Amino acid sequence: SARRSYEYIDVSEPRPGVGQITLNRPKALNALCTPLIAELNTALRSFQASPTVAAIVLTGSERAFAAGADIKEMAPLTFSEAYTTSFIESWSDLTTALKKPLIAAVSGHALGGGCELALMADIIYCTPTANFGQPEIKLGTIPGAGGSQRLTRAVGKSKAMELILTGKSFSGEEAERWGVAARLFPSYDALLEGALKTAETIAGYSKVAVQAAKEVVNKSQDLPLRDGVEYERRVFHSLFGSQDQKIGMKAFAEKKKAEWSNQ
Ligand code: CO8
Repeated sequence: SARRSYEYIDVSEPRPGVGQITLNRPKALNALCTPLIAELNTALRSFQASPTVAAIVLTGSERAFAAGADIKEMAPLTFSEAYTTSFIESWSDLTTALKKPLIAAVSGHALGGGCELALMADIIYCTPTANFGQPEIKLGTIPGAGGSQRLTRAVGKSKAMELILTGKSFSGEEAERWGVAARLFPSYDALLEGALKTAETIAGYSKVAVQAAKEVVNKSQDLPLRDGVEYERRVFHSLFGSQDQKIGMKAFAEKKKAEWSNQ
């Protein structure tokens, strides 16, 4: 179950329909060691399979969302070890296996792999103290968990190039201004409350429609516009085959609240 005990994360269901994962490796500022990523994948998979969870919030502490991949773990790694064990590849499970929306609530450091982890989420919320960045260049390496691709799509080439080549970080305010983060909250408590509230709102809609909406928005990142618009239309057409489309539109006409069947 989602409530099994973990060493590096905490897992809860704080609101109806909402699962929460809190990275909890405070002594290393939530550095993302391999066992932490394994636990995160397990927790996300169990939320994906859970009938009671429809949207997920991922957060860290007030001081750190995550200060990156674990540098001490990576330091001795050789090319052949990294290559043959597909180091970091399991991080991608986060995005490919998860069909339920994931909101990253970022306070404090979100550096390197921590920034990349936030960028894997469907929505980022943050505080002014959020400190995003890809400092890998300072360690003699480059982003390895999608940062060069997702940050570039989020902020454009010139800004991404500057950030990745200098290793300079950017603030929560900048993240919000640039559209990396959807919203800025004044404090960690307000951030968490805002993220849980949004997750609860999403969890109140038809699961079929929510999953389809996430799927088509994500397609915009992979497909050329014409193909993406066509893909969207196909999925839109397919939703006329769902009960919830009938339920939602009938409820509107009758001025009632829709009671979703999730069918
Ligand atoms: N890995 C391992 N340990 C870390 C990490 C990390 N990324 N970040 C912090 N820690 C540890 C520190 O070593 C320290 O441990 P100790 O108390 O045993 O010395 C503890 O956390 C607290 O950190 P600080 O004392 O440094 O705290 P400060 O408040 O002084 O500084 C900073 C906070 C600025 C966040 C600082 O810790 C820092 O610069 N951390 C490293 C940030 C970084 O470079 N991140 C990128 C890592 S590389 C990466 O993510 C590559 C991604 C590639 C793809 C994914 C691969 C898995």
